[in-house]
Amino acid sequence: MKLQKIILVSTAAVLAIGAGAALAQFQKPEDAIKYRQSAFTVMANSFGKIGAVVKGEAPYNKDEVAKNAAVVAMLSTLPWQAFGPGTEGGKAQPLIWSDGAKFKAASEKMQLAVADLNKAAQSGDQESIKKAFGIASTSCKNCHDDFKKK
Ligand code: ASC
Repeated sequence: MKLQKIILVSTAAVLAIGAGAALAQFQKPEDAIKYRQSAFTVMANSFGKIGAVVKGEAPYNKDEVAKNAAVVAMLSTLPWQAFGPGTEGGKAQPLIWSDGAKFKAASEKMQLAVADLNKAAQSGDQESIKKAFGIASTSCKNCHDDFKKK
């Protein structure tokens, strides 16, 4: 084989394997939808518990808030792999697939915001927690406005 052809064939093989891996992660689109919704559900539960503390509806307990913030930060990395091609549906707006760059930017903004919230929560500084919670909450809402069906 000529070098150019070898490169072309190898590139095609790598791309095909990559696409196969993305599809193989979930058997059916419904599995991807269930996965991402589950991650968001558990994330929202922990985020809501921190929210109750921030709003003064629940007492502040450093270990509890730190644990919930760590859960949110961890889970914030998971849903995105379940928005692959062919997994349209659920509460996801079509814009996720038609403007992937915008969705990725919004998802990264949220992940950074909850990483900051986690840092604040581990430090135990309540003012920082409050501030970081507000920013994270806005990042949730902004993404929902554009990408989540009402
Ligand atoms: C939550 C939750 C969300 C966000 C969002 C913040 O607790 O379930 O989706 O906070 O309401 O604006």
